[in-house]
Amino acid sequence: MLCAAEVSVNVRPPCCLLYRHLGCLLYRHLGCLLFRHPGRLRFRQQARWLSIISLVVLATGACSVLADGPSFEDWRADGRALQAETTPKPNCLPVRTGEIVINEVLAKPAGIDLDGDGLSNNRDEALELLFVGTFAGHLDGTRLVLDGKNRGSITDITCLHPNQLVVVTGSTAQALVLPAGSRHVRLTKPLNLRDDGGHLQLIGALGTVLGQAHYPAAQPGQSQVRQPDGDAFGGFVSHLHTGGGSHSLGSVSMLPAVH
Ligand SMILES: [Ca+2]
Ligand SMILES: [Ca+2]
Repeated sequence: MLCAAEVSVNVRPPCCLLYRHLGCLLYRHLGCLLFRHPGRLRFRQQARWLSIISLVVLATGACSVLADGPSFEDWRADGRALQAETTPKPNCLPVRTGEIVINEVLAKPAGIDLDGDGLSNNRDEALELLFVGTFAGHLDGTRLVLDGKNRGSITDITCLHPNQLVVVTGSTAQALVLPAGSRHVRLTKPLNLRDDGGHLQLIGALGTVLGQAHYPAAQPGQSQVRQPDGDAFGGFVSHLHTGGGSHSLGSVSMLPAVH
């Protein structure tokens, strides 16, 4: 039997008949309760939409559970997803304390266009580093500190071989053309070396000082280089005094002395 409320809200009789013949007593009683109050028709429609949405959410959740989870290799023990695992890593150990000689400093280019962009300015400032380690090492994560202030870091996983030279420029320098075997790396910041001299430190990724130097006031248009060339204990002299031109970034006149 159709309840009066069903008729009053124009619900089609076959629908109610179907519900009853299915024996769904709960729906029948609840439905009739709602139908007796036409004002609750909106609630009935909302309940129907809520049911549909719930089914969709449950189905989506089930698919997520049943789908393949992340592989074990994608996660650290603490649960962090490990995007870093996909980034290249050095195939050698970090450079250690004493294995880097800050060998040459070009603080005031004044006519030297080191990066070949047609201009001579502070973008042409550079340092020459000599790696004197016995085994290969890398400078990735090494910071340059000038008079106690961070001047940027090196992001380069290349493994240096013993006696290899690295020319360091600021982030704004163009690519350098260097002697064979020498490597050019850029800092993450412009270099901007002080013309009146300063104290340089290379701080490794582990926080240790890899090498350091105090360079005196720069002479315009020439670098300053260790004397003897490549010697971590040698003082700096203006490059023209060595008879080797205005600079020799990327090359040394002799292998470092053994101490
Ligand atoms: Ca230039
Ligand atoms: Ca040099």
